[in-house]
Amino acid sequence: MKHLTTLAALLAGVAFAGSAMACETTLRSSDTHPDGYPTVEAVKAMAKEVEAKTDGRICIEVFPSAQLGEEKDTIEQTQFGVIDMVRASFGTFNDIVPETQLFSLPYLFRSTEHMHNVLDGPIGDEVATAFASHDLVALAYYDGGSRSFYNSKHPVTKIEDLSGMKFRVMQNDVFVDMMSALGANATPMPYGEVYSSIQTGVIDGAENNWPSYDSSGHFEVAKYYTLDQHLMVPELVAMSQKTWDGLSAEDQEVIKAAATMSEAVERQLWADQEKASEEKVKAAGSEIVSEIDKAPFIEAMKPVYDKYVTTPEAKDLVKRIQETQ
Ligand code: GTR
Repeated sequence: MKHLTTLAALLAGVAFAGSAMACETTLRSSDTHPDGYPTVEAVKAMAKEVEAKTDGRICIEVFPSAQLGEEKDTIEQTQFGVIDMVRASFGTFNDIVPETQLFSLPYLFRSTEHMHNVLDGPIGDEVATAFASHDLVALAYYDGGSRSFYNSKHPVTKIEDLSGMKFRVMQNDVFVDMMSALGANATPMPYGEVYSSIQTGVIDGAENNWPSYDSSGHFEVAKYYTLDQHLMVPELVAMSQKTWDGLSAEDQEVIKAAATMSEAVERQLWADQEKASEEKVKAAGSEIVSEIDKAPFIEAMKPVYDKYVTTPEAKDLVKRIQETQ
């Protein structure tokens, strides 16, 4: 029986490899992260599923490590249909799809579970719909943990320690205002420029989750990491509306189902990677400030909420998010 199973698997593998070579359509998918990173591996799992379900007709080729460009550029290329798919943070989508902006408010999500309950429910469906008017189709929500500050200068144990320091943020207005609210200076720039900018002293630090702090190598040049967890930003897999419109209804179904399946894959990989990265950077000598009073940080964000949560619709959305259990 064991032999049979192995033989069957082998044959399936051969058949699969044979048909995979006959991809009728190859979709190019971009990610800023390297091979092995949870988001990259999850889109690869999605690709495998799509190939299997379409008998190898539709292939998805994942280009990691920003090979197709920095995140903001790749989102724009996806809008134009130059790239078929992109996996990126909501933070980078903010200025392109303004409906995502409120999801980037500091301390909006209380926990990963809270974020899942919001995104996997009606609010997640609503924001997904918003992408359609920007030539994008939202396919899957991935975890991105919580983001914290790190720098090359000194440990940060309270807001005052950030005063006057220069931190890289993603290219969006909310994060620039977030830094001003904390008395620090924001330098928006693409992810790929952060390492050398810290190394050469152009900026003092940045902010990100454990896996990115690790895989980007930022821990090598900015060893003071403070677990203030000011942001929990959803990550998204999106497809170009142009590409989507060129697919049959059946193939769209297959892709949607595979994307949903990949959410579970990513969330599991994410949880494992968070722990592994935390251990790795600690072993490499990062100094972690984990005992921190977050109350003043949360309080300091009030002006950011006042600036962005102004219309009745925005107020209602934020309230509904906060009230989601
Ligand atoms: C990572 C995120 C990326 C990118 C990056 C950044 O955590 O997964 O999509 O947005 O942060 O800071 O630019």
